[in-house]
Amino acid sequence: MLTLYDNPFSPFARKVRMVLRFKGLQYGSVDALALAEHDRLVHVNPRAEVPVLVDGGVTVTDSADIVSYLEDRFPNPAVLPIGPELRAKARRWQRLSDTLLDAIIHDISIWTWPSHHRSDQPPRVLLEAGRRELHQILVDLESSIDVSGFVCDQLSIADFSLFPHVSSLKPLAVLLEEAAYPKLLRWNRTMRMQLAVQEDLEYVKRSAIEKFGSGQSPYEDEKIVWRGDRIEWLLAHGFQDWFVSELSRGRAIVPNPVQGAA
Ligand SMILES: N[C@@H](CCC(=O)N[C@@H](CS)C(=O)NCC(=O)O)C(=O)O
Repeated sequence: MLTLYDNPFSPFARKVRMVLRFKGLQYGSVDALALAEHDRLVHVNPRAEVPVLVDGGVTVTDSADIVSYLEDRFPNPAVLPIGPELRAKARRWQRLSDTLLDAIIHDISIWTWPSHHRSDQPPRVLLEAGRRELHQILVDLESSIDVSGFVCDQLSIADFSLFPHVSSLKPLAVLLEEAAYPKLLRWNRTMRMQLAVQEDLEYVKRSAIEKFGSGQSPYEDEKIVWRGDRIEWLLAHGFQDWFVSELSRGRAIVPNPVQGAA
């Protein structure tokens, strides 16, 4: 029995869920970012991050490691393309999604999270820098989509990693114009037709109603966990003073650096 320490809205958990569904695997899900599940999550991952996969006696943390584990254990259908060149391309897009893309979107979106009620405004320069860099990545992505309509010749881990981030651009006012991003818009429509993607989008929508519909969130609504890449992006843009003030006000925390082990 596979158990996923999950969260409906985490882009990393969404990627893993789509891979599980694409491979036709049944699994149990625990919404491990709910405050009531915190102790259970720390037990399997001292960093208190989702996703975590438990497969009998094996515990795997980090979404890219979980995808590799699933690919080794359940090779068909594969999420890594065939051939070293395409596999390197797929891994690059997964890494870029998990690091830079996630960092920018996280850092400029905390004011729009339904679990948080912030009375302050995002630093304007932060939003501008984020939107500008997102467009740079999207231009690169536009030219990376090949004749298949996917990033690596067939539906692969590159597409599953990118999709949760691309689907969260609209609320951040990062709009994809047909003239600038024709291939990316077609890719987005194709992705939304994939069964694994459709099922996950429905799950996210259902969960939003279930978790926030009552007006009471089951999640932490004050403190934000800032890990490596997200802090790096802030520091690279000169927001160290803002970050230190968030730390001193108790609104920013960093994860326990101890890694969970397989
Ligand atoms: N590198 C990790 C990053 C996982 C991560 O940052 N997860 C976030 C959710 S998107 C988390 O669990 N944060 C803890 C929290 O918000 O309490 C992965 O790929 O799985």
